[in-house]
Formats: sequence, C-alpha cells, structure tokens
Amino acid sequence: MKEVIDAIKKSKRFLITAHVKLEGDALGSQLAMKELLIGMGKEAFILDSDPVPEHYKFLPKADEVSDKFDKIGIFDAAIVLDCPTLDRTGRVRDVIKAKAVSVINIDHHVSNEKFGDVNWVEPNASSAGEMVFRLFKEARVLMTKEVALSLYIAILTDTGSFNYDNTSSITHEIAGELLGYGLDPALVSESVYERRSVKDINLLGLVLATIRVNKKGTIAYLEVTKDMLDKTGADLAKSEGLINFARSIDGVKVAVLFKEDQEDKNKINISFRSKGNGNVVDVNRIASLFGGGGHTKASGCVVTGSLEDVKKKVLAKIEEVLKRC
Ligand SMILES: [Mn+2]
Repeated sequence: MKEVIDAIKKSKRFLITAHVKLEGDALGSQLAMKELLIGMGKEAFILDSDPVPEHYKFLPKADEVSDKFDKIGIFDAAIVLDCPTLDRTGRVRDVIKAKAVSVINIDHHVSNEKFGDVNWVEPNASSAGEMVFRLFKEARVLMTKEVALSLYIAILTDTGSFNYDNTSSITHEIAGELLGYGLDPALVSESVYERRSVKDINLLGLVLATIRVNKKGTIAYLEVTKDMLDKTGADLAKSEGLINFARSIDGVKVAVLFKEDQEDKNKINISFRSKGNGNVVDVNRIASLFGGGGHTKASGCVVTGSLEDVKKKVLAKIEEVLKRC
C-alpha cells in the first residue's frame, strides 16, 4: 500500500479506470479514488469502456465517469481498479498502452496477473472499495459523506450485502465507520436493490423458469438468452443477482449462469458461484480452464459457441471437477 501512495505522490495527472460492465465496486472505488487524488492535490479523470448503468447513476458524481474516448491527453499514471487483467478494462486498455506512462494496479481478485508497474493485490480484501478506504487512511485524506457512500456501496455490493465469505470483522468495522458519516443503511440498500423495473421482474420470471440441476443435485444452472432480453426489454446489467437463485438451492455446490451476449449470440458470458465450508469447489480454477478467472467462490469467463454447445462443454467440465472433490 505504501508503494501506491509513493507512486501517487510522484505523479500529477491520473487516469482512473475499472473493468467492463461497471457494477457497485468498480464504480464506488473509482469515484472515491478520484476524490482521494484530488485530496492529494492531483488531477484525475475517470474513463471506462462501458457507460454507467442507469441504476447506478444516483452515485455521487457518477456523471464524472466518462466513456468518451476523444480528446484524451497524456497521463503520468493509470490507476486500474478491480481488474484481474489489463484486458478487463476493455477499450481503455489501448488508451493506457498509448497514453499512460505507468500503471498502478489495485485489486482484490486472487487471479490478478500483476500487470502494473506497481501492484497492490489483496485477495483477502472484500472489495476494491475497501482497499481505497485504506488508502484514504494511509494518505490521511479526509473523507466526505459522498466518498463514504461510494465506498459503502462498493463494499455492500461486492459482499452480497455482507453475506459472502469475503465479509470479515474488518469489513464490518469499515462499513460501520462509513455509516458514521451519516449514511442511512436502509435507504442505501433501497436505492441499490429496490429500483427494479417491471421489465427486470419479467426477465427474472423467464430466467427462473430455466433453472435445472444435475442428477446429484450438486450443480444448478440457468440461462439468459438474447430472446428473453428482446422480449422483455430488460437491462442485462441488472442481471447481477440472478445466479444467486441457483446457488440458494439446498445441496448445490456450484451454480452457473449462462448469458448470451446481446450483440453476438455466439458469445456466452458465464458466471460461476460455489458454496459450502471446507470442501468448497474452487470456481476460479474452473473459470480459468476457459480463459476467465475471479475468486474461489465467484468467477466468470466468456466462451464462444452456441448456448447449447457451451452449456454442454462447461457442465461436463464441472462434473469432472466435482468427481475429484
Ligand atoms: Mn470487486
């Protein structure tokens, strides 16, 4: 962490980015990071491959997150948040390569490839937001209520509302301190989780009808097709929690969500979740067999092929892994 602070002190102009398909942690950690840099007397600019999803636009200063690639100058350093690989930054990757002198990599994914000039990787941190919180402390920059809200949302969403096992007593301590800035946890939770549209609920209905389990009841899977999205008009960005329905089935060790890409039906986005104590299946390893990665209990990858073919291939691989557990 000290290395990160030193690297920041040495530079003046920063590019901040995170992974494609922005969610709570990516957004919250970036917005807070920008305020940290400003607090340290620096210039900072947030650039992401994808736009801010509609349901996260209420975040403080979310309108300062840009996805416009014209008129971009030169940066002393790029700060990459919540990305296990540089490729996860999507279109921003080429900007970093062309316009940033150095790269500071701040992440909590166990699969992180240490692609930066400075790498701060903490697989035990609940979220990138938690790591930015620690930077505020280390740099002795004062936090505002707005920063506290961004960081709280980063932690809240990445821990599944403090349900996943990346939640520790430290996570709760930090969350408690953030609430101390005058946040109302019920109100925050409502603004994050209770802003679904009827379209989203219609999509949920279609997706839930696709849940299947294997013979032993250890693998549960479900799917989102392009047809379902077209039919309901729902926003794919809000499908974040769908996989938890599969995971919540008693006896299930691995849950899988297959999503057809909205632009290209032959690109299947796959999410994995596992659960249990001790003998838990390492889904980071399963995802890495298909060129993806993530955490032990939550990971993802993208596989090319038709939905049916990809399903067959991936489910067979999971069966194989489960046999060895
Ligand atoms: Mn994260």
